[in-house]
Amino acid sequence: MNVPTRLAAFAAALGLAFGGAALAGAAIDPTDEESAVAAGGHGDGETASAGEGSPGGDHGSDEAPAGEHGSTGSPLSGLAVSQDGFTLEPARTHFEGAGPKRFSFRIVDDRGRVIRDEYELESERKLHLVVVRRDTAVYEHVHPRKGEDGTWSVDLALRRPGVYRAYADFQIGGEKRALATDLFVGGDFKPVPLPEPEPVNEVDGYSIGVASSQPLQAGQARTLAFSISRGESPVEDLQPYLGARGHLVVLREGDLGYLHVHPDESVGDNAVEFGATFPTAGRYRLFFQFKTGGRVRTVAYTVEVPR
Ligand SMILES: [Cu+2]
Repeated sequence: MNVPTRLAAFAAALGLAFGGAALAGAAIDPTDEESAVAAGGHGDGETASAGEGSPGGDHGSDEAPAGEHGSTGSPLSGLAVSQDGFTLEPARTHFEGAGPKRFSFRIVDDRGRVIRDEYELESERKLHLVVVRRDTAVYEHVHPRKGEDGTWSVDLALRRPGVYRAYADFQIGGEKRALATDLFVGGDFKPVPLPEPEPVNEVDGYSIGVASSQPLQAGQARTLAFSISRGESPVEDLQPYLGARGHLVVLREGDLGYLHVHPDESVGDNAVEFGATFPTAGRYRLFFQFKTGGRVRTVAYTVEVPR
């Protein structure tokens, strides 16, 4: 969808090396556009301070020493429905039909008590719900409402059949957490192969390039810069939403492990940067969201990380 000259222009404009020439884009399922419009961002700028001096310190205080345990400091979460004393309890996980699907769930602690008031604001919200079809072809990022009994509810579009991963992203005790469950939408499931890496993507007339500060490498911290242009010009109407300039979710191919990323607010008008450490070699799917003209727009990329 993009000519090489444009790619070169992006690389030159950014003055950055593409990470192993392995970043790629593809537009997100347009049928889920309206849920993307309703979506918001998670800046997670407080991650570094997680766990220290927090009232909920009894949770997650016995972190695994290393690896992908999902505690703060670990690169991946979203692999478990129950972790560090917290459990995601969905009301239902099986859905049929083309209409909106009401998804309700609650988070309980290790004594079975429903979490009601302990949620801490994270990017202006107390809980973010990210739902991705397991082939990564469909993405929704929404903000459920919490009832007085602690039950969260939201209408998901999920118009296309398949198996989805639903991540509840929240913070308690100063620590970011992502618990996840599978959701099933009955029907004729047509899985989509993961798109090939390509460093520029387009949505709604915008071109969004992604580049890495240095070639990507497993286990090494990198800065990913997204630069947004319209026509030949850098975009000037990038709007903050939920306290951030953009939002990024990164999932690992194969298990859809959920990577913690850290937005960097201090970049140019048309660029958004994130710090990320890809824990292992392999392919990842990036979902980048930004807001212009009052609408949240979503693009996705495939990234290949060498050893
Ligand atoms: Cu959110």
